[in-house]
Amino acid sequence: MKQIKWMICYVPLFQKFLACVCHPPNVFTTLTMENVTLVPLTWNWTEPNAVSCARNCLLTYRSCYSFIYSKLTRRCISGSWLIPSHQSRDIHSGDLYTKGAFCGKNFTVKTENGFAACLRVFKNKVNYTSARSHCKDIGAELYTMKSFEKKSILHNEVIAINESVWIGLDDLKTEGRFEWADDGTPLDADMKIKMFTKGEPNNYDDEDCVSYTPSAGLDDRSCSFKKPYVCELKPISLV
Ligand SMILES: [Ca+2]
Ligand SMILES: [Ca+2]
Repeated sequence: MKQIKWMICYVPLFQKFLACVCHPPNVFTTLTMENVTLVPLTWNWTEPNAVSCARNCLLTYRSCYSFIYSKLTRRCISGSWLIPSHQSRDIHSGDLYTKGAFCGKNFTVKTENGFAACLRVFKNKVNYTSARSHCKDIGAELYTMKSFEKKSILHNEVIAINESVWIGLDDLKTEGRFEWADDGTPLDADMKIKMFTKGEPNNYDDEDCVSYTPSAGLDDRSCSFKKPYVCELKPISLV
């Protein structure tokens, strides 16, 4: 009987662990790469479905990283766990999640304190509207940073180019009400204070689009300015 390999993935969107189909098939090999050492587990039990198996695997073994689940027998076998001395579960599972099923072609996975993002920096300079539509054309969105971890991820990526980049945040619809470009949710008031550069946003000369500068943070700028930009791919391949 052919068994399907599953793994436990940290899904930043939902901020929790879920069962994911192992795809492409060699995703499992990332478990044994580099400095990760695995201890195989032999216990097994029955579960109604793979998600339930994933949940119980994590509840039973805090470091459970993989498992095999058979729909036919409902047999659930924990695959392996990390030796506790290695890095935390969040960081490694973020890597696993994104190296395999999550991060699309030409996007780079980055993790920070349990958060993961697939992003790609485009160095060609375009206005905000063009940047946004190009991200959409490739199945992505302009980068959003609804957490300080994602701000760190972006910072580490763009510091090398030493220029401000467009991100997915603007007050085009309603002046002063900044919304994330991916789902239209408003920027949290507290984050607005903490993420913008001092004195910004100032709507100087009717600025409605937001850029991020590694040395200074967020600033509202004229949408017609041409800047490099960052696209982000959202999670895929979830159970
Ligand atoms: Ca404005
Ligand atoms: Ca400004």
